Amino acid sequence: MTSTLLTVAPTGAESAKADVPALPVTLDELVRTARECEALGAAVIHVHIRDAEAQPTLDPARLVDTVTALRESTDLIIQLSTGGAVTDPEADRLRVLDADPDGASCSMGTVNFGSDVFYNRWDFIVELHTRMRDRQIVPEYEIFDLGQLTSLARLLDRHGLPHGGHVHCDLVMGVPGGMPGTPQALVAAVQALPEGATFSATGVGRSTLPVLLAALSAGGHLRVGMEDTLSYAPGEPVRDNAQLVARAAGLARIAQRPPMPVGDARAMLGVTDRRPTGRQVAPDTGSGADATVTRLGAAGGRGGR
Ligand code: KMH
Ligand code: ZN
Repeated sequence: MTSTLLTVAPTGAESAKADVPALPVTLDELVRTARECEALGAAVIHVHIRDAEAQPTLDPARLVDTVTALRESTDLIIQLSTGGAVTDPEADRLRVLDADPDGASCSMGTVNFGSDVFYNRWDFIVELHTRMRDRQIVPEYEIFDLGQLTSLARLLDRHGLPHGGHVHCDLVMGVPGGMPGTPQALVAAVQALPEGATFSATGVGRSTLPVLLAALSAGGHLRVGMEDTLSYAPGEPVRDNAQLVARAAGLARIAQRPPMPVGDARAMLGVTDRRPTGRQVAPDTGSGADATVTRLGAAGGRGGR
């Protein structure tokens, strides 16, 4: 049976703790969230951190402490955000890699972000992609709009495959300024993925469920969490990240593609194991390979392009 990679994005950089009390912003809250979500089937955690005032930060020491704490407390694949907040300078975003995460996001283009602009210059993208490979960090290419997949093809063509040899994208849909969170947009994006790539999808706000269901039916993987979704249903605020992971895991099971074990996720994404020796476990080779979904929805291997 094929399986579904579940990523949790618990915090983000856009919501204020004062407005969303359930948002995990301290290290303790983040670790507790990570453990709960792992128990429910998440294999990857996409991490944004906050400072002592709960404001978004890319502080290097805090990032190191966060990676260390998550690695000691869970087996999750730790993916740090290099996107940060829209105001973060490029140098700070590149320095995120110094915290030695398993993976990191690599956004594939500039996009309007509500009334802000999320800047991702071509030269910055190339630098991020190259530094990640040099440091054996697996990228997740964040795709906010269709043309960014053309940029990804250009990046791989000119600068080669990432560390691990496998290309994994996350379609971030429904951002005001990016592609809409619709099945039609998802299908268009899936058709434009590089050959052999896998994809996750996340729909922001009201597009959460349509994107989740479309991604499952198109053979994709899922990202959920309070970075993207604050309402569980109309008029019903999300209780916590675990609630969103539990819903995604349940729908994945209904689709007969249950949550992917973390060992299989590590194998699929080509993650270098940085866990302390005692925590390292061999992947369950029974379901990892056939969980890879090509852009046409057929089964495929890890080869990338
Ligand atoms: N907070 C957004 C401006 C990423 O994590 O790499 C960017 C973002 C993407 O969330
Ligand atoms: Zn993010």
